[in-house]
Amino acid sequence: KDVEQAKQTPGTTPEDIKTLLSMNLSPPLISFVDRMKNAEKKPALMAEIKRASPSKGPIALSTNAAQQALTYALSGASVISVLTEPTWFKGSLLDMRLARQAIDALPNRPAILRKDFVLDEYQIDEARLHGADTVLLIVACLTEPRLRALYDYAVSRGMEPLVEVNNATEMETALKLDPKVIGVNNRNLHDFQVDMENTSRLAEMVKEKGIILCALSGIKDANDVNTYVQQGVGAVLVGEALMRATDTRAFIRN
Ligand code: IGP
Repeated sequence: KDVEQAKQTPGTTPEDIKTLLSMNLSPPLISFVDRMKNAEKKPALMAEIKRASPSKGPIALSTNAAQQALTYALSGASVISVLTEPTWFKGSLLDMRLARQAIDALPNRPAILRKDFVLDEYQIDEARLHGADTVLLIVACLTEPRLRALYDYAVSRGMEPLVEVNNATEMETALKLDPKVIGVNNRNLHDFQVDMENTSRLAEMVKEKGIILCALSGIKDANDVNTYVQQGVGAVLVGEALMRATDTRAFIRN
């Protein structure tokens, strides 16, 4: 993602974002962590709005983000993850705004997660301004000092991030931040291979640390979810399977 190019979009320069934030135009925040802790059913569900992906190509290109968000919320999702990356995932900040608007008035609304490749503090401000309650930080995409800086920046803005790891080394790095939520991606970002046991293998490393462990990617059904619950997984993030489900509510209830 070319941060420099994004910074040149009119109305979205870092200066614009700062001005808008200082005008108190950002919507109120809720705690993503509390929202997952208070989930009625365990594990908490993080339901993703995902139109396309680099590994699968188009998934559900013509999705109405507002409608999809509302369906997720009414089906009991604790978090709605919205891809905002335009090139490979066909996402946008508009999708995220619409998702937030659609669920904003609901009692106990889901938290909104900005799913993107966050490399710069400005993207955290931008996320906040466009209705996110928090952001994803991917350990593999950042040097350790940058990861630390972005983590601290998000926390200073009232947003506890979801820290994503893919292997034991990255997990060690993530643990140094003392984060509240760690997600293990079952999909390798280099070759897109999915290994559902990736989360299972790393679960040991977060045991008894009070961290919410999330399983990310490749989750298809209740069977997958049940396996993870037994391993101490506190939340599951599901994209493609939910986007393809013909009856989302029925799919989630099963
Ligand atoms: C969702 P799936 O297999 O349920 O569609 O996966 C989610 O885990 C995936 O979208 C994801 C992702 C990411 C996307 C995980 N980490 C980082 C973009 C960037």
